Formats: sequence, C-alpha cells, structure tokens
Amino acid sequence: MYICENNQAVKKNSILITGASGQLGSVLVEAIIGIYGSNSVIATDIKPIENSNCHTKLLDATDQEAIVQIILKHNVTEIYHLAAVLSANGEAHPTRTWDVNMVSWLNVLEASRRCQVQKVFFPSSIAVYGGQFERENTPQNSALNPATVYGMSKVSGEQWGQYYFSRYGLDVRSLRYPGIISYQSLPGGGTTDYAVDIYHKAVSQTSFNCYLKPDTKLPMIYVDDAVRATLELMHFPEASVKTRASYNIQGVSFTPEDVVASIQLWYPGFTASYQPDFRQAIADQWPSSLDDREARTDWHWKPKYTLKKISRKMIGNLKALKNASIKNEDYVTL
Ligand code: AKB
Repeated sequence: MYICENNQAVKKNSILITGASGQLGSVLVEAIIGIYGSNSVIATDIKPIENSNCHTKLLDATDQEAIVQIILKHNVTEIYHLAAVLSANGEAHPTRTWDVNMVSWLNVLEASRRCQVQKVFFPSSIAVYGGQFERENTPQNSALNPATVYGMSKVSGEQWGQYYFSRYGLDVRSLRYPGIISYQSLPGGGTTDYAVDIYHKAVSQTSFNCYLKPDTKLPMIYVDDAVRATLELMHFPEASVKTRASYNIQGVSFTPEDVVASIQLWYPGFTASYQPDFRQAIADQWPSSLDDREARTDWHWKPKYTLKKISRKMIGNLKALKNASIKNEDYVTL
C-alpha cells in the first residue's frame, strides 16, 4: 500500500494507461508502477512501447471493443486516458484530430460504464480558453471559446466527463495542464513545446530559433509537478473533488526570453532568434497564468518548481543523457 503526500492510503488496483509513450504518459507510467507494482499496470499506445517493465499492449483507442477486451482481461479498475493529438499538430489534420481526441475519450467513458471501471482521468489543457477573457490569473469558470480543434476537443471532453459523472456516477477527474516541460521525451507537436526544445538546443550548444515572440507569456509546469498533481487528484477522497469538468492548475508562467535568461546562468553564450509562425496565433489565444484556487482549496494543490529549478533539472538530466549516449557510442566503436 502506498501513502500519498496528502496521507491518503491507496488500495491495490489495476490501472490502464492509454497514450503511455507520450510526454506525460512515459513518466506517469513509471510513477504508477511505483505505487501499484508492475503487475497492476497496463501501458498501451498506438505504437510499440519500449523499456517498460509493466504489461504493455498496442491499442488504437478509437476501437471501443479493443479497450473493453483489455479491461476484462486485466480487471481494470482505473483508466488514465492520455492518447491525444496536440494543438499545433492538430491544426494540420483537424478532422483526424477530432476523431483521435473525441472518439477515443467517448470510447473510454463508454467502455468504463459498460465494464464498471471505478475511476477515469481526462487530461484537459489551457487550450480550452480562447476569445475574450482575462489573460492573467484566468478564472476556472471563464467562458471557453477555443480557436483550435485540440481546444475544442478538450472543452467537449470535459463536458462529456461531467456528463458521465452526473448521469452514470462514473468517478471522472480532470486537470487543465499548462505546457508540460520534461526531458524524458522529445517535443511532440504542442504549441508550448518550444520550452522543451530550447533545453535540447542549449545542451547540444546550438542556438535556438523560437517560433513564438520573445515576450509570449504562457503557463508551464515541470513534469514532476504535473505527475504529482495527477496522482494527488486521483487519490483524493471522492467527496472533496467538487469540479468534475476540469481543474485549473498553475505551475509557473514565463516567456521565451525568460527561459533564455535562465539558461544563460549555465550557458552564458546561449542565444535565441525569433521567427513567429502559425503557433503564435494559438499561443495568443491562451492564458498567461491561471487562477487555480479551486484546486488549492479542494485537494491542496501546490506547485514546487520555479523556472530556475526547471532549468537546473532539464540541463542536468539532458547533460547526463547526452554523456551516457556518448559513452555508449564509444563502447560500440571499441
Ligand atoms: C500544447 O501545446 O498543445 C499542449 C497543451 C498546452 O495542451 N502542451
């Protein structure tokens, strides 16, 4: 039995994760294995999953019966549904993005209802916002008028989750993630991904061409905070989870020029140039920071990572990975 930071005891369970090799999935799977053990975790993705010591399976989540088969075979009690196309990639294939993001989520909800899965997690995003709203400290209950297909799918996804909770009593929980920053995977088609790529460029000592303007301020979160928020929300007593659409969570807000300045503490010669493209228009529709009072009140959310701490982690870990791969190459050539 695992005790969360909020001292809630966690029962042994069987957990299905879709989109397990994505940016959040690859880290969340390891954290969930740490809680429940590798035998209780089924990591699935549309492409083969490498280097995981739990059950792994290919899964196209647009196939509801395939989800049902896995639930029945492994007596699944909880699902973290992470499979999705992100904002920038989504604009290249709007109808496919809707299919992947919405059909798969409805399949997870429906399969959960049919098979009596207890608890389901839906990853929403700052992309639910758009149009006229307060950019700073954006309230959770602002009007949601997203301009991207990804954002539309997240708004509808939140509403479907709330519907399954009210109509069928399915314990659906959800977070609106800011841009997630992690070193474990490469950028994956999001608008906030410049803040991942920039660290790769810094560590490989190349300059960085940013597709956003230097003063574009967006909310971001380090992956450890994102994973901790997810697990704390999922393990909090059901009655305290008041919001069944999705909770705002704020990590730290910064601009591309703030990241460059932060990286310069380690690499003084590091520079960036700026060539805004279509992603600027997406970022301009999003909040600069989020009001996350409801998450703080209902289940005691509190971020730990500042920009400086994120830079230290990103640079340290990417350097370690680079050195390990150089050593590996040496070994191969010997
Ligand atoms: C994206 O940029 O598309 C994602 C997100 C903010 O949901 N990282």
